[in-house]
Amino acid sequence: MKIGIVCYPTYGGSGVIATELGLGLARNGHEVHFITYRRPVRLAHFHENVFYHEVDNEDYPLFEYPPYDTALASTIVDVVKYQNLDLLHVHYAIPHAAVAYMAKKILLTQGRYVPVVTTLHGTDITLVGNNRAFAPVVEFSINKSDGVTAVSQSLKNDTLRLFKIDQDIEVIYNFIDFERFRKVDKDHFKKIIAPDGERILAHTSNFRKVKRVEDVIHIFKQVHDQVPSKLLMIGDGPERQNTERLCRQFNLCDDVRFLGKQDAIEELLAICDLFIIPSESESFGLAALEAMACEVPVISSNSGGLPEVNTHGVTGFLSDPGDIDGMARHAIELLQNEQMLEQFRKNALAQAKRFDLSNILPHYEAYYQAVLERSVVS
Ligand code: GMT
Repeated sequence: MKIGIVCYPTYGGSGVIATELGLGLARNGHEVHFITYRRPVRLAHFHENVFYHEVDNEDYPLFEYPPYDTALASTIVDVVKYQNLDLLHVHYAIPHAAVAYMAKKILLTQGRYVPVVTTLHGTDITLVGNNRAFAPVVEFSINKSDGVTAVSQSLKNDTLRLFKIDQDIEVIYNFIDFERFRKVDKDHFKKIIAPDGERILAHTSNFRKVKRVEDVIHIFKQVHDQVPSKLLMIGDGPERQNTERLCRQFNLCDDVRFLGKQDAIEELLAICDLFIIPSESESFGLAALEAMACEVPVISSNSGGLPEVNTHGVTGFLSDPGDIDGMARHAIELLQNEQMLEQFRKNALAQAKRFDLSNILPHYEAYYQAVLERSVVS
């Protein structure tokens, strides 16, 4: 198949999943064309069967906001036409699903039909998409897609609750590429971060409000009071300054390291004992899955799709969003019990294996095939 993938090229989970999916499809012999405004973060090297088309969004003095949607639609039209694509897969509804619809309509005027699959990732439904500035367009473009997938059952339920959707949504879970994400020996690294054998905790996110990043520091404060420990804060975003301020207030700066955006997250996770993700809302929690693939148990909230990934009392613990004391209590319990921690590490890896790319990729391939067959019939 010749597949076009439209996504955000940034560190966010939707861009990561779109890129890893494209690379997996290319390894299976499909021809994959990424269409985005910058080279996706995880598309670092040359790959057979992979092509990258950059959207040229020209600035012009008249534009206060350069019209990216228009530039993207035009690029999609060109790529579908000249690369002869069979199917377009867009990740994150805003604006990609609406732009794909426009491109599809333009192509139809030229006698060319291309089916569009939209994958819903989370905030495109639960936060931003639900905002009345976007909602009518989101609802319309989901309904006009030829196929719609959601990354968890919880996100599917949210979509059906928040919008009037008149077509099926297929749940295809996020996945992990075990070729890349597995525990590697980084002991030399551990000695630098935790020279006296302290426990290492980690949090990864885009530091937005929805992630409740300050809760991570509150939880760590309680852990640190009882267990010699260090905290790695990986990523960057609007809440970073508040979070750093809180560390200063708690006098924790020597034991909390803000590492900013990192490419080789698996190398950092390899030295960690516990991962914390206390989000207010989380459609799946790819960051938690990545931690589990590196044998790191997870202390999480029970919001959204997190319970579909992290199993309470098996791979980690879940609490209500905002329940800092509960999350800290669970973290301390686990970190002080070597035997339990070891068992949870194994459980985390076993659970992560269920989301192995090689298990999930065939679902996408079968879904594309079904959409293509439906499109021929209709
Ligand atoms: O978490 C973010 O804010 C980024 C966002 C994205 O679209 O890049 O992540 C969403 O998609 C990920 C991949 O499907 C999911 O694993 C995340 O749970 C989801 N984030 C939220 O729902 C907040």
